[in-house]
Amino acid sequence: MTKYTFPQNFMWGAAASGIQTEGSTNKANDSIWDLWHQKSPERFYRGISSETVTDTYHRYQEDVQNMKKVGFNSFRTSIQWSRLIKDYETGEVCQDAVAFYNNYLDEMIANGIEPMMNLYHFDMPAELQEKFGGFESKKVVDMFADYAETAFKLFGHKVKYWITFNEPIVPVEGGYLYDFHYPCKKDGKLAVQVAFNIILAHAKAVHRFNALELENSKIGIVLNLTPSYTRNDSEEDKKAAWYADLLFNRSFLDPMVKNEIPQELCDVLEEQGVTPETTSKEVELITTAKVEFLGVNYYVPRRVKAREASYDLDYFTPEVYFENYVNPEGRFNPYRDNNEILPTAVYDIAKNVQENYGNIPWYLAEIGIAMDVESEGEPGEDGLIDDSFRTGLMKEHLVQLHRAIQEGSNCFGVHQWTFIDNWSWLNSFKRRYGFYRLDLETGDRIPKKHGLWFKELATTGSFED
Ligand code: BGP
Repeated sequence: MTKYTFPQNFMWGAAASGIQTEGSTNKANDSIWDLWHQKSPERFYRGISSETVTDTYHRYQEDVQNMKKVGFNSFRTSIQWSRLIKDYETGEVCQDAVAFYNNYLDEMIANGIEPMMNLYHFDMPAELQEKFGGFESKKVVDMFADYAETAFKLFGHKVKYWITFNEPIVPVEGGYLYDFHYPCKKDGKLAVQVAFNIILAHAKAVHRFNALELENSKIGIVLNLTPSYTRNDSEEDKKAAWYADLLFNRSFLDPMVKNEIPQELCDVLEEQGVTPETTSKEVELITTAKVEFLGVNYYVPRRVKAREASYDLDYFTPEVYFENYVNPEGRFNPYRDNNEILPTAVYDIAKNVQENYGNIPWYLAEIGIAMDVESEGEPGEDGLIDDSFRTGLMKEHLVQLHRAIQEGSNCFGVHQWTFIDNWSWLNSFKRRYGFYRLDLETGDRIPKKHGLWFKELATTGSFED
């Protein structure tokens, strides 16, 4: 047995988001997820919308107690733009939302849970998407900065960790390349413009945050990162991985963490005829918006090979430069669409941040180990659901993280996705990730065994394996 001990004051907890947990009670406005579900309910697993979620709006007090039971000292969720802001033009806030977020934050703080608040988790207000095209428009970029400033002013004295965006590349991929987020467009040029505008929105929010000089508060960004592993060591495959890394990782990581826009990225976009409209003032805002920490979400590794088949889409996607590749020797999670399991990727990510991004303070902001309800089974006589599969995999990933920390990686915490099984976009409740099962009929939270193990880990800061 080896004992793995993590640094003192390490943050242990979980991540979730407003829209995936709160429920729609008293919401000022709809988001694109309400709108899309009204238009196309058949796109959602079993037709379930974000209205039927964990109902945190009503149950936050009970849930903060549930956080304590599994040892959390911190928790990330998000403010919903469409809940907080009643009138997007004037910036008028919804008082009910202000009261809800204040109560929720107070409850966490009073119970020793450090809240980390994110401002955007894929949830563009429906009205702004329909009127202006969401982040296609620079007007909406400014509206986001206004909303962010409102949130900082309202809750800044309670929140020490602010995050502008969760996985900012995902709305670009989902909404403008691969059709899994509204507005379901397939337009490579527009996708690049939206990506640029999101980076700009982030930068503007960071500048607004810094201007407020909030004591004891930091601002950061959460990115989904995975190295691109190749099929073999050929120059062609290595080049394919270089492109995938440039387009999926460095495209956001470099501007947001290093405050640099890679010249190679500009060259690739120009070669593809998809250069976005920018001004030198905007570039200056991006290259001066300093974040103090990085969150990294990790689920699956990316594997690529050099393109063999011809590229037959009539619009730009990053896959013009590579093909995805399934590792024939990989281990796969049967409960998550056979996604590959590769714990060493956590080490590789940590080393990349350490060596190429100034060893910025970072945390594992989402590590998710999905199972389905059938594989988790029913609670045993002890009332617990047996998800030891999850604990086993979590250990394997944490061993790799521990190795990187021993080598100097500046990691300050781990948040598991997620706290209570929650609604997940088109997948709705298909994949379960929580410390607690959500009974969809009764709303009951049913504890899983993994939570006991996690409590021990969080309390002692160590585990044995
Ligand atoms: C992340 C998102 C989360 C969450 C998770 C699980 O990328 O930040 O919001 O939904 O993925 O996703 P899924 O349920 O589709 O596996």
